[in-house]
Amino acid sequence: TEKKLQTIFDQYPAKVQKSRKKHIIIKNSELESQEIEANTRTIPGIITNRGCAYAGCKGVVLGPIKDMVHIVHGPIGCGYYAWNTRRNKAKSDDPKHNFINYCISTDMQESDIVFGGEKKLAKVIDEVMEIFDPKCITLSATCPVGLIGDDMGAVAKAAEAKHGIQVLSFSCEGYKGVSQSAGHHIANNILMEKVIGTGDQETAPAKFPINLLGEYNIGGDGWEVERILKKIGYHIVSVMTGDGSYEALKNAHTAELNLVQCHRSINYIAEMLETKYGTPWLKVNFIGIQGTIDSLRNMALYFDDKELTLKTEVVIASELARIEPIFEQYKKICSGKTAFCFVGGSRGHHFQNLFAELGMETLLAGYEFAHRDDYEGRQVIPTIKPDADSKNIPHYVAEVDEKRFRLKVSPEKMLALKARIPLGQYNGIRYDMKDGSIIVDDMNHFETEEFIKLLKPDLFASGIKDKYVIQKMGINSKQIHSYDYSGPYAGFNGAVKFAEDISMGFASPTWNFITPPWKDQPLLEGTVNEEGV
Ligand code: CFM
Ligand code: HCA
Repeated sequence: TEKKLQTIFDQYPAKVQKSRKKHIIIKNSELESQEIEANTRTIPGIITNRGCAYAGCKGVVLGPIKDMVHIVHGPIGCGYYAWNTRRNKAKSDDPKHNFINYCISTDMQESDIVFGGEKKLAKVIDEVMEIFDPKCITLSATCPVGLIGDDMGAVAKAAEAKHGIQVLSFSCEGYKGVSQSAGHHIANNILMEKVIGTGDQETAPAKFPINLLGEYNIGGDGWEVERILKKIGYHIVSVMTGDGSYEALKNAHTAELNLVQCHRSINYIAEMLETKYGTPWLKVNFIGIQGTIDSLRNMALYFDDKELTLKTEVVIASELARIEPIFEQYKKICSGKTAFCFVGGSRGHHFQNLFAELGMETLLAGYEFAHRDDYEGRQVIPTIKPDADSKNIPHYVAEVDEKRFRLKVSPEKMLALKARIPLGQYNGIRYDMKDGSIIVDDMNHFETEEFIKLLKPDLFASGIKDKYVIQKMGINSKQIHSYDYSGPYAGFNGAVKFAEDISMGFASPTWNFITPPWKDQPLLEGTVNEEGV
């Protein structure tokens, strides 16, 4: 593999080669550690799949909260881009306060860029109050807002005084970081500082109260997870942030355990909840049948309640009896096939379970914008050197809430539990991949094509930006971001749905009408020199 990899690197100019080599590793379990460079700038001119800080803040973390109105301060394109494309679903008992289908933007024009957009923003807030009457408004900044120096914080403060509701201002200008990841952090900080824990409930109204963090209800994933958890007897205090609500977030401090599905986007809140309220977090993965079962059993171990443990097993058995015969049918179609799994920040790892259960091998995987700990495990965090880009993001640290802090588990029990279940712990992608498989950080479009030609996978799981290139190369492509208009893919029902969808892809007669380019065309050959001419 190393030699083949070199054939790809050889096509790069020397400087680019040097940089990209640090972002790609071949899994080798004989080595105790394998460092990968991550969360650094994409080389200008390279076609990346990454998004921006605004996408991570407004699009990912804030957007799914249904009863807040999210105002995008900027030119219309940024707002339009984030208009329902992520498929974070939401239902509400109070349809008048479900704003999920709206896209609200200040639609900045040239004159606003020249003379400032603060007045226009204040006017949009007034209009939003008149039309929607929400309990909370968020303001998200796009690149030009920071460049011209609009003071969104001041506008938010004045609007709070005028309208008597919370108006949260997020300085998530696209350029604030090297990717979406910066935006996650910015959103986490402010939600923690200003919303979470401001509710007046002291304790949860039912037994086994939990928060589900890093679950955004894409294609209904969160609803499937909630279905299973409720069946077992858990009380879900809040989901962050899929189908999430302002009120639920405010009382999130009442949970006894925080589950973390997507660690990348929300580990900051998880850590802060532990510091502030003494609530531990458990890494879960509800993608894949075994992943779901393991997560449920780990939760039962944490709560250590006889009845709950029993009910967990009863639910697992009944769900399995129902889905296994269907799943087995699809397994026949998928078994023996190979896959690439390249997604944003955690699904590149999470979905590999599901591939393995279908008898498929993951040859290559990676993330667009993950950090080194997502590849190498949380133990490397202290060794990650901050750079100018990461220092750019305010590092908010929560303090102990003297009134509400309560250790949920004794230190001795915590130690014993930590030896058995991933409490406050997350093993990186590297641990779950086979020797010889390739791990790529911020894979670009050139590499996408080259790796396809090299390894010819049967399935390429990724996003919209490369989907059609892959498909035109004759490879079955599956969007793991938006789920190609399908879903859910989480939990027991999700595993079956996913198996059905990719089996359909494999069985489609379409492939007979496509000849991959390497089969009948001479490949364009050439080299690029340092000057790029
Ligand atoms: Fe977490 Fe996500 Fe992901 Fe993500 Fe995203 Fe997403 Fe993703 Mo697209 S929060 S890191 S910033 S699991 S939007 S729901 S699919 S890149 S792998
Ligand atoms: C984003 C959102 C995205 C994009 C999906 C894709 C999503 O990065 O802003 O590239 O296919 O999941 O919707 O990650």
